[in-house]
Amino acid sequence: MSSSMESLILELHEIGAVKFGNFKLKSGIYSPVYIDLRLIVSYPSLLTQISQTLISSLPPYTSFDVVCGVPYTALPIATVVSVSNSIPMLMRRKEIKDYGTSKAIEGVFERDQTCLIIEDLVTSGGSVLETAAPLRGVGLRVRDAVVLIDREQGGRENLEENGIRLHSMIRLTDMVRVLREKGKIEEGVEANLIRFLKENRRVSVVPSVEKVKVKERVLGFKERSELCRNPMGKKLFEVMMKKETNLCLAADVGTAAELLDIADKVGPEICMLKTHVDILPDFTSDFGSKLRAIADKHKFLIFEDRKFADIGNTVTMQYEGGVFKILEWADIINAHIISGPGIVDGLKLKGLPRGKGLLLLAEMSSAGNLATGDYTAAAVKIAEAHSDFVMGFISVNPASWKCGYVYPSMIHATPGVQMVKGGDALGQQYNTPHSVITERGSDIIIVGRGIIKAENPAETAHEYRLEGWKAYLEKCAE
Ligand code: 5BU
Repeated sequence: MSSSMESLILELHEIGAVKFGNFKLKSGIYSPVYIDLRLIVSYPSLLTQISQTLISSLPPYTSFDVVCGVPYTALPIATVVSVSNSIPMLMRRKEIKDYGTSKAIEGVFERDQTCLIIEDLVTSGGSVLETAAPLRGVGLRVRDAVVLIDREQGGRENLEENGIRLHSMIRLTDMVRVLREKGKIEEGVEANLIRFLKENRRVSVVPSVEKVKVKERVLGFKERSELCRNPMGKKLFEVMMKKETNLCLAADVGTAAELLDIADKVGPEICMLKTHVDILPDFTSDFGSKLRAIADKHKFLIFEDRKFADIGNTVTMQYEGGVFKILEWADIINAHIISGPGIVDGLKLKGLPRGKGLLLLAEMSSAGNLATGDYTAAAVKIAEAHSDFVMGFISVNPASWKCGYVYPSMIHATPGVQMVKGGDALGQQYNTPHSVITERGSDIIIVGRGIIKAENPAETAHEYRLEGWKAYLEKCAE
């Protein structure tokens, strides 16, 4: 360790930024060391020294266009880095207000620019991820984070898993060693800390989901697929881009034989085929493998519109077992949230190890349905907490959601779509592909009778596909 780093450590100890004792941390665990770097704003020369060393300690391969400090303690550090190196800075808002022009990210930037995150102290890396999420949500690249002190409790590994390299100036064990060598602490204190670190090697984090204000720039499917944590969501984005289609066929035909037939004919036009397997009188156990062969041939995903609604334990059995064995052949399923988040835990238990994805029913298309307002908001909260398995929503008008956010990694699929606005005799309500994608903020149009009742379903599907994709391109160009 260089002598300047040693003197920095001694100075931090001197001003009381490092304390030894028994302290309760944010995570609830007790720690023998407490580090409070908020104090450094009172020591301008120390703040300058920290900011300069942070940048000079970065390996030469790190390149970036802008810097962003993790609020709040790292904000002055980032400001000094920005000013003294003439690197533009961005600011992340901790809360996005529902009024005014406030955005998640303040400052001027271009999509695809690279942002370096600056942090004072890393434990699990959770705060860095909370700042990376909205930066990535507006199209910035985040590859590196630099931190003054690494508590060595899993932050490096957690960030690595999320595509961020952590560069630390001081590791906690080095800091404590220097303080012991310089006679500032007893040997026992160092031993105690090493024991603590061994026992608390990895503090886990649930990465937060990217969210940006509805009115902020709309990302394309390519950028959104990179943000997606659920493997099936990623795959769906990729299928949509490759095939240039955001059309899902609701294959509500009379028999399994008819379903397989229409799947083969319409397959080239769609990104996803939606089934209601319980309406097929001729269902046999080889239905799944036959549909899978057609899906592989035409490269679309299979979505069983099962609308699970029971408690977690029951849905695990409904998903995996019974006659239909949905888990074996469906890529994507959906669920109501009426029973609470346990339903997602249950489905995730079976689905996530097999790389499947879940769409939560946040809204419905039928007249008078109750999935509105607070119910929709509750679905969003549950999705946020399970972004590894929840790949998106069944929604009807996400652009109007009260929360005012969009989640670029989450896919919106909308039923109730026909070429002309209207409805059926049993409460279904239709909007046009253009309005669903551009005005209502959805990504995928789900079309049933508009295609299957047409004289030539394949030709009609082609028309829906062109309409849906044109609307998507229009939205991207806005
Ligand atoms: P249609 O023929 O395009 O009306 O078929 C719509 C399909 O979407 C049908 O399979 C419904 O079960 C499904 N659906 C819906 O219409 N509305 C909803 O809110 C949900 C699913 Br969720």
